[in-house]
Amino acid sequence: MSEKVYPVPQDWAARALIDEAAYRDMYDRSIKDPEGFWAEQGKRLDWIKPYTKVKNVSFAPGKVSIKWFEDGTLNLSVNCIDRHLATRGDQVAFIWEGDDPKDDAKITYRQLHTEVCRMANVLKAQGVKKGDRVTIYMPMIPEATYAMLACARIGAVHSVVFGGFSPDSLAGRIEDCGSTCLITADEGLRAGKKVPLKANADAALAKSPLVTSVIVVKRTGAAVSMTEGRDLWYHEAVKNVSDNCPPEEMSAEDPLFILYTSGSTGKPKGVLHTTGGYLVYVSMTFQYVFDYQDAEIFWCTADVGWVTGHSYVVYGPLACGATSLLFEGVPNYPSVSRVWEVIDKHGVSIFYTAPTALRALMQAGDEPVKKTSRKSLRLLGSVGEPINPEAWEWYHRVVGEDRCPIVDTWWQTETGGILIAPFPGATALKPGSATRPFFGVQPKIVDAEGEVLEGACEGNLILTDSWPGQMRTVYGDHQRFMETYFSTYPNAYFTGDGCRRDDDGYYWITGRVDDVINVSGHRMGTAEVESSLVAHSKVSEAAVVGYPHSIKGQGIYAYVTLMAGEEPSEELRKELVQWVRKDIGPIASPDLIQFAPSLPKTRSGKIMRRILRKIAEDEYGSLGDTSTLSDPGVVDDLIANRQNKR
Ligand code: 6R9
Repeated sequence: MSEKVYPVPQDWAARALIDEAAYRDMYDRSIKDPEGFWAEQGKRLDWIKPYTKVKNVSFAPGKVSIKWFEDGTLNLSVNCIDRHLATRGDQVAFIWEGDDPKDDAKITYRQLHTEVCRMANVLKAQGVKKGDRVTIYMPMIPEATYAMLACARIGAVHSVVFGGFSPDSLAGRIEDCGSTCLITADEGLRAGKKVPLKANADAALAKSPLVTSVIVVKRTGAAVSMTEGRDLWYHEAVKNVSDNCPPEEMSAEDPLFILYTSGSTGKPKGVLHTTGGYLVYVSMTFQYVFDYQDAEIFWCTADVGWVTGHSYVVYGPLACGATSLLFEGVPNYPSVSRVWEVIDKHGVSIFYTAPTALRALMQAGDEPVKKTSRKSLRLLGSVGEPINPEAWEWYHRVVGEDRCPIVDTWWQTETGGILIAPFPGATALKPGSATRPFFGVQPKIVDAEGEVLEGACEGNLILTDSWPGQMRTVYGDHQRFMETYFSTYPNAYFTGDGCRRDDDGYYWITGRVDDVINVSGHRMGTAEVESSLVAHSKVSEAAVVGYPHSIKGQGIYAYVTLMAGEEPSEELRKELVQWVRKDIGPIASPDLIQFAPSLPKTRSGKIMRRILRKIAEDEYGSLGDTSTLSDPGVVDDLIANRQNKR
């Protein structure tokens, strides 16, 4: 891994919300006196009944219980909308940028208030009450955010299911949480292609008859079938409701949403987040990690179907009265300059995206970036997977023109918000490192026996105390919650990630520990080998998995996607093996390299290693569930060209 250091630019140190002294001071306080620290931070919200209890947490085996601000009451939609009306009613809350560059819209806080109240009243008219679960299966249009906020307004619990999921996945998620109401659209639109959301919903509902009301938002105007007595058009229903909807008084620990994790094993888990602590945490991380200053335009490219969309497209920005950009499209449509053009069009200051998107854009070269101005950009962010130093450097040099710090933010659906990340005005950056913990976060690194390691070390990442944004349970299965996260290391939350800490106390996430390969008794982070491969000028993307090796225990199997215009060859194969061998050491040399035109990914862009492992093991007959793949055709090519044929 690169150990290059980028110091905090002087102007950032001078004007950022958090400088190094503030970081050290606040971090110390947050660990020494969590009650006092969070009691103060809780005040960033408007409470109906103020809390007197701040933290009530146990990680004890068999007795895990997590409560924050438990006797306080509030309404989340009031905190995201109503309280801003007096000072920023006419400020834009959402800029919507459609799939087609000609489609866009601006929604002010005042308009958002009206729209959310209307949607809430439509839900109420359908009989939705406090505590009921509502499934949202929507494209990235403003109505998706209205739906989420409308649920929060009336105390219903939303479960957003990504619009790219299949009918089966949707049905499973509806059933698991027992939703009786579904909000969807006729069709979605991505890269000019129609996504048949209503037809998918119909197929899903044929399997789960639980849903008694389906609210359909008109997006493309396509003809869709409407079931009498069950389905209603939103634009018709909304004509009959009032513009005002009194907010429900909620306890801080009342559920806010359920979000299913794209389970690598078993059925997806319904991660449950509650109201007060979650909003305090996403509001605070949004403000400080992105150093958000009034009137700036913030763009997080995540879909609201993922936790990043929940926390940093909708709730964090709105809680802070920010302007958030909602993007319906994809980064390379209609051209590979789209992202940079959108930044110029709307004057985006802060841009937050995933390494996989950056690598794809990087593959297109510098020209599509350089032909745009990007002068509005101040800060860049990364999330979702370890960012390889090669992509980091490109992001910094080409996209940010050496002017914009990069915040590499490590967190999970389960954590609600960012846990490890730099503060741009305080933290010197190292490409590939998420750097240091956020306030109140206590990362520890343990070995396989659970022994806590000190100083510079490498092992499994655990968290020994709670933070307000932590998930509270797996919906309907507290036992599974405790087993999954609290049984591996007693009295600690196990992240499932491997991690290295360097001499400066910086954290380097090495990837899921189930992705760690043991080669001749040496542990090898797949991310490290991938990073090395991707640093080769002819390589665009790489994924590395282990496979059974008669002498080494596990061998290293690398799937490599080449840059446009590069041809696979035996020579290049040898060159890459030598490259990695030289870069990391002989133990890291790939045993097998398969050139792959593309890699199997979930619709959120995560490489599906489970599939790659099976193919590497020559066990492709039992690939399991491939329904969450964005392009199932990729797998056939991988199988046909597998390198480990027996
Ligand atoms: C927010 C989100 C969580 C897993 C997590 C880790 C990986 C996320 C990362 C990162 C290295 C980062 N991950 N951010 N790894 N550096 N900055 O992505 O949530 O979809 O639940 O994924 O993603 O492995 O455990 P989620």
